Amino acid sequence: MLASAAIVMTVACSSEPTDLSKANIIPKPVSITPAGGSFTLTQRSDIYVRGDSPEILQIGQYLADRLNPATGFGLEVKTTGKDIVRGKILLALTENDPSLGDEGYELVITDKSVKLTAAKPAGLFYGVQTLRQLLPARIEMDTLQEGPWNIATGTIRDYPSYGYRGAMRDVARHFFGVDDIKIFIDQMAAYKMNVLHMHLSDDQGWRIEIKSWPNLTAHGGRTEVGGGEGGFYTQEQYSEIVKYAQDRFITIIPEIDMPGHTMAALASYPELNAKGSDTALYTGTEVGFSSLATHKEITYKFVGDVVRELSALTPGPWFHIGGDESHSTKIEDYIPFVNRVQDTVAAYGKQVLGWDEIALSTLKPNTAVQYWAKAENAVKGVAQGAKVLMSPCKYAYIDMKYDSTSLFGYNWAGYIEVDDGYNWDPASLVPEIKKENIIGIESPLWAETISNRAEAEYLLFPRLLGYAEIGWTPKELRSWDDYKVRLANHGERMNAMGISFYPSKRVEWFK
Ligand code: NGO
Repeated sequence: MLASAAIVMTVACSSEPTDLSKANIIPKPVSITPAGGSFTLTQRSDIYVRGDSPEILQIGQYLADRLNPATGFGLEVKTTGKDIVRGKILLALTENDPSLGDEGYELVITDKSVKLTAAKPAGLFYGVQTLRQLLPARIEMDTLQEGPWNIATGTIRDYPSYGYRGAMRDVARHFFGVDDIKIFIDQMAAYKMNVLHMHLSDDQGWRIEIKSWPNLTAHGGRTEVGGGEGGFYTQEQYSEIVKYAQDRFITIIPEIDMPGHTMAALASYPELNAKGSDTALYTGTEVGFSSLATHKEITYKFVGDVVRELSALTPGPWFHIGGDESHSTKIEDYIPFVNRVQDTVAAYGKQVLGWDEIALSTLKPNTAVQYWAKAENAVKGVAQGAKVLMSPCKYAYIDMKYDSTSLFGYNWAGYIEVDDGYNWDPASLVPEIKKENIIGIESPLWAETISNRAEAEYLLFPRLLGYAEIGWTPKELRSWDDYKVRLANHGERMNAMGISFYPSKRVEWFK
């Protein structure tokens, strides 16, 4: 008895992982077939790319950049025509495996080589994320670490449940600069998320340069909640974010919230007010008091210019028009406004996304509704044939506190502990909203209570990993008991990635 317990202990503590099924991968892959051996990454394990498309070379380089700082190996990216390269990592596109879809991949690890294949570059990128997680957590450090760098052998075949796996950053209530957003994009990419929705305007600030309406940022970008100095992205900076995200297979969706949540615009251009004018900037946290003048033609000139300039900078298919909490717009004004703005967005070649209230209007065929508060609105959208993006506030609002002791966040939708955020299924939450009606899930980080990266990360992590898993992993493979062990192991990895996460008591973190 004692002897066998000792053996189990040795195996568990061994630095050589040999059971691929025990790998702590988040999001959990669709299938893992362990082979019982181990591959060792060495100085000679250069990264080979089959073919010479710049996109795949770039993914190879991305992998090298992730592995080189901690290993010190100086791995290089090389091209090859071969199918297997002994002792090395091979990345290749394959036409023979269409079942992997646009984002799936297959990772075959033997004691001699690592082979990653996918039908599309996005799949290779996600396979690379899995490979990172198969290595010891210290691979994420940016300083030289001790080896060995062993990976358990076997095969992983993997692809996502939903095509839209998103997060939202509110940069209007408190401004977050380009560097903060880039770090967040890297964090999202590590968990195979692919959409970043940017809430670029609200009562407290206008955060994107619009050349034809310069006062939006000159005046409307000058402050934020609490009266801090605010800020905005120039068009060049916005494009830099778009490109950085694109290189990581993340689509940026810009949101200009309207007709409510517009005090910063109204203060910058008094002619957009229904009556009177107020140029005072707002630094409080109330909602629902502002509205663009829906009866004035100048409003539609304004909306047209903003949609045109921002659409031209945005390669992704979506433009988010907000539409939430327009409590000071009469419903008989709100409906024609939303109808007309949908046409404007279509005229500039984009598809409309909007908060669930927009379903009160007549939706264009490819408009999607973001369910956050009222299921009945989302259901109205479905009845009109619209797809739904799932962000139910009780489960997916990442700005909610974990519990009453949380340092930041709100609790108007309830407390969302790490297990509450994980334990729900987008396709069975509202009976009328079925999987085929859903484009995916998104967790919004509203920023009234947070003003810097560490505060944002406290709310985002570790919950974001759970939302990433809900978006990627099939429902049948998701269970809190299994997830919480993988998450516990990610504590060390998040530390190595420099993420300040909230160490929830519901998880037994491994120190
Ligand atoms: C609501 C509101 C936002 C707030 C957020 C705070 C929506 C769609 N509108 O969500 O303006 O910032 O709650 O949790």
